[in-house]
Amino acid sequence: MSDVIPANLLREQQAHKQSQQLGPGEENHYRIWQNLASPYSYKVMTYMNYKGIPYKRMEANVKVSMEEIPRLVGQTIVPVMLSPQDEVLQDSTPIIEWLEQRFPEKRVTPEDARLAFLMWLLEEFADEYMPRIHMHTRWGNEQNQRAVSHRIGRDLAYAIPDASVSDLADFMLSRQAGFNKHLGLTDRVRENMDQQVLDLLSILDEHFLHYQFLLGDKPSMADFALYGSLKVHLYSDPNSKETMEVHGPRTCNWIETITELGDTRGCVGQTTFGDWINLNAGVPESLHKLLSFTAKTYIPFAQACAQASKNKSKTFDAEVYGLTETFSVHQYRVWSFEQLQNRYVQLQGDEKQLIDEALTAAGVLPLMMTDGIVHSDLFDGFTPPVIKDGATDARIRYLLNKGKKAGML
Ligand SMILES: N[C@@H](CCC(=O)N[C@@H](CS)C(=O)NCC(=O)O)C(=O)O
Repeated sequence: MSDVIPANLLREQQAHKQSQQLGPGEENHYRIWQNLASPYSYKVMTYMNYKGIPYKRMEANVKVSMEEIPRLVGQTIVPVMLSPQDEVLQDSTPIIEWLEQRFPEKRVTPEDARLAFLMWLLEEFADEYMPRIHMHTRWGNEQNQRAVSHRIGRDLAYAIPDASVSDLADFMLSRQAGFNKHLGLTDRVRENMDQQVLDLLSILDEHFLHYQFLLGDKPSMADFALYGSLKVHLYSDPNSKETMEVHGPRTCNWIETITELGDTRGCVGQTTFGDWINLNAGVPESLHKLLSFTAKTYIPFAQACAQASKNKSKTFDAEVYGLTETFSVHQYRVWSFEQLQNRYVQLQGDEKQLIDEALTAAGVLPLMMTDGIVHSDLFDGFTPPVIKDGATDARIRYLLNKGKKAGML
């Protein structure tokens, strides 16, 4: 073995370094630490592609994940974004809301407060419940375990001369088993989880017969959030890719459309869009079915999580899709459910009436509000997405003060 770094690896290192700097003509570019396997990264990047917001993609290899990112935000997480002014931004939903204020063209939130609420509900479902589905499909079978651990290993090894893809793959695989119990992924629920995938695809495919996107004929924040999970996990992982193609052809088309947004090669990126759904004609049947799906999955899961946090429990039981399982309390989930409930409480008069009827018909209400709102102090005194003093939230600040490492890697 020679100590000389092979030429293409040298080029890779150079390209990695260059991706982190704003060169001439790039002064207005954002920079995003991301990786191939991260749904939240692709949620933000496809949103930026749609809006035409310029950015540079930076590969969060294992060195960056262990050193640079914890230095910026106090934990190992992607995406982390740097603004052209070097502000550090973390957390995909607040990042998009923050960018919406600065780039008001082609808004991704409907003006109709009723439709906007449905969007937030679907967005939360995508961000907070879909991980249970996509961790099941990704790590619940040997084909994906082998292929995806190596895919992630390849990404983590990028531009690092002495990194071994297969060692990193083994490491990824070994830590995965630990996540199952947090998401209630025991052997007895695997069949039920497969059914959830098929049912979700059936609902989406019916919806995409009538509409191009979730809330009509232009993409909303909920599209980008759901896209992240479905594209980066189910559509890219070999085992579930087959399920997607067989059971969700129109959903696959929706994925391809979002992937191509902003792409000028071959003039493929769509540039003209239709309107949002007009709720004055009522909630369309396919959207109602999607809301019902969230009522059987995300809502009982988030509701029980918030109650458990109030009772200072570390775990909770919830009946999800007809099966009771034990899950871990996740403070971020408590906080984001509170945000959703607050948005519901803000609805007034006629707006509230239509939403109440739609949510009750779908089974989201009364459960969503049954036990009131649990306040999470996770972000009290913090200003998401803007990170100050290297800590994303109160939990990370506490761990850092105790000298503990907060990252999972
Ligand atoms: N709420 C965050 C969640 C980000 C997140 O969970 N990212 C995952 C990858 S997609 C991560 O970095 N996990 C830590 C790890 O894998 O070590 C967001 O929306 O940006």
